[in-house]
Amino acid sequence: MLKNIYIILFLFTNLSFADHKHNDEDPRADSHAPIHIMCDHYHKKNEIMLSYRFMMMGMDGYLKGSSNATYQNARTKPDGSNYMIVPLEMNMKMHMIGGMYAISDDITLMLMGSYLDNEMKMKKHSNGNKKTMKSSGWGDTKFNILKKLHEENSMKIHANLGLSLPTGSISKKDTMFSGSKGTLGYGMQLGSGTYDLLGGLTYLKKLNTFSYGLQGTVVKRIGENSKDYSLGDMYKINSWIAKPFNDKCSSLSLGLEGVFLEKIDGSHKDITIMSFAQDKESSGYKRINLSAGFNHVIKSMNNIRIAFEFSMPVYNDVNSVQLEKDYSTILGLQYSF
Ligand SMILES: [Cu+2]
Repeated sequence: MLKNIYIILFLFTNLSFADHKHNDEDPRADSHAPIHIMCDHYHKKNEIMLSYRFMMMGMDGYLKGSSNATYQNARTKPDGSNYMIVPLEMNMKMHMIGGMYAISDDITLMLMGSYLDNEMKMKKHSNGNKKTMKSSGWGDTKFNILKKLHEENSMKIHANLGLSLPTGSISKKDTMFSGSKGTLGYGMQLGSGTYDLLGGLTYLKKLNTFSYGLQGTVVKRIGENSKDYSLGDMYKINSWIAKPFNDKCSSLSLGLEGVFLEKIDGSHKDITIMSFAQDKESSGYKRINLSAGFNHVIKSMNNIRIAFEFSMPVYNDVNSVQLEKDYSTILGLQYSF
């Protein structure tokens, strides 16, 4: 992973030597959406943008439906019998590396890869032993085409259509309480295992003193993966408002995101259900996240962009019982030339 960061840093530091005309005529900080939102902007012909994002997410405690749940709830299967293992908490770290290239003023291509580090702490109920299971590696690779639909002075509308390639593993294993290797739960796997169709529509309005945007996106799984299941389709609506300041080189934003993730279809053929983390019944949710973000453009460094965002659920309704998402933070760097 470090190697990739070095490559990115190398590109960032060395490309400034290249004799190029800088095309980013609008270095206003809020001309990019809050950093967790993908496919939020397109570029002018021949512009290239490289980006790096680092996300951390923590889960702790339990939810059953939309209510807080107890350890006992977390041990209970939908049929009333008990799981032998109970998840205690989960932490996820994700590095995302992206590239954008505008083949025309109307069409921008985008490629994004990710590297994940997952940890889940589990407890064996019968003897109280605890164990942290881990998985890490490359996630799925997403390719998108962004098409400008409408642009006037203050308003922009564009669509994106894409494909997610199943480069992330769905057969990650770790040592179980028995001492032998076993397949980890759905949330610890790195990819979907299926080709996923991506689609979205983004509306941006930029006024003199503030800006706002609205984006709807869909992830539709195509068929079933090699382990006989498919993750649920995902629907998202993002809305945000941003206020520039500091000569418009900085902006603060507030965002609301609605996410609807459907339940897993089929079930992983190598998984033995020891806890709800391995049970497809405990997958899928409806969630609303509230976020606060900061974007900054460093004019003295060729308009390199730095952004940060903090997000937490304000509404959560999960299928069966699941770990409760506490927060996520995301840090991003973007450089275009
Ligand atoms: Cu870009």
